[in-house]
Amino acid sequence: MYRVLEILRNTTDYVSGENIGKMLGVTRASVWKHIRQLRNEGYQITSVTNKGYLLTENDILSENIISSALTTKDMGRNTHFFLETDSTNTQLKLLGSKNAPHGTLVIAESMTHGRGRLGRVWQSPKFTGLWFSLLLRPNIPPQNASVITLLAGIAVSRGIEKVTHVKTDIKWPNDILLNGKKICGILTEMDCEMDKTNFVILGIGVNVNTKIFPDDLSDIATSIFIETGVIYSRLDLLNSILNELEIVYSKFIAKSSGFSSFARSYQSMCINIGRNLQVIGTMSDNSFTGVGVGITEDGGLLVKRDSDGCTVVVTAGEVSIRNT
Ligand code: BT5
Repeated sequence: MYRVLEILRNTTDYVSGENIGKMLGVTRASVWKHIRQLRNEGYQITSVTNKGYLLTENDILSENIISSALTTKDMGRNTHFFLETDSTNTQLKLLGSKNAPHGTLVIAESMTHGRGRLGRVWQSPKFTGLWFSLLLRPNIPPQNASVITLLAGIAVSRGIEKVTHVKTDIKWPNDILLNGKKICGILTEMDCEMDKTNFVILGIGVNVNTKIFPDDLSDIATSIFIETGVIYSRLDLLNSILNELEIVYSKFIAKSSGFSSFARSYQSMCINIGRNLQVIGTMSDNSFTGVGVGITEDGGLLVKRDSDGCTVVVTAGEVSIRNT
């Protein structure tokens, strides 16, 4: 069935059932059966007598389409597209250990085991969003690589704004929010030795045209479509986000100042500042409430603790915003 889909994805004109059958070595009846299955899965395929079939979705993702649309220098120059895979981060990790080049992109129409942090699940239904991972090979010590999540937050937010003119907020460290709900999550993973970063996997999920979320997410998640009423091209958004990433990342690598030159921009986009927060540390004894007051030069979140008025730096753990 997916071989039929691949043929339709890679043509801009009608293809007859007979030609598809010849290409795949199957009968016209079998082509028709596959077309019906694809339609049941939600693909919009028009059929015209004597002409054949045409995929009429205007937001198709495929390796060829992505490669010819991208205007980046490195990011996504080497692209692997999956209609469905377990997790783009998992697939890219395999490619990373086989010497795939910096900027390699793995992108999927849907994931069966999309991952969030700490073993949480990332929901990634097909046609609705951008689920992708980028391979980065920064020549920096592993302890300096964790701010890549924060840099990605800046790039995603700017990339979305360039296409949609919508301003998003960053919730430290890895969420992008629109009108207070999550439209994007970032999962950064690393392969490193004591003092050497072999590669970084930057996984980004953006809810673009999602129309409805399951009950367990509807209070906390949203999409660009839900908030704006506009269906956006995922390809334009991907291109914009990758271009912004390229700019931010190359500045980060070129400057020896690490995150410090980004701290002010990040702070101005960060929704935690001036808000009442609940910090849940990695140990049970370092959970507390306080007010977000700033971002440090290393990308830590400064929180003024309610219990004693001391300002502390949070570098890991969960931070939620309290509505009190
Ligand atoms: C994240 O984790 O937000 C990181 C998500 C990274 C997803 C990308 S997609 C491409 C790449 N390949 C992968 O397998 N993953 C990456 P965390 O902060 O732990 O948030 C996870 C929580 O977000 C879940 O427990 C849900 O509450 C919520 N969630 C799940 N799916 C969501 C969605 N589509 N939109 C908004 N929230 C969602």
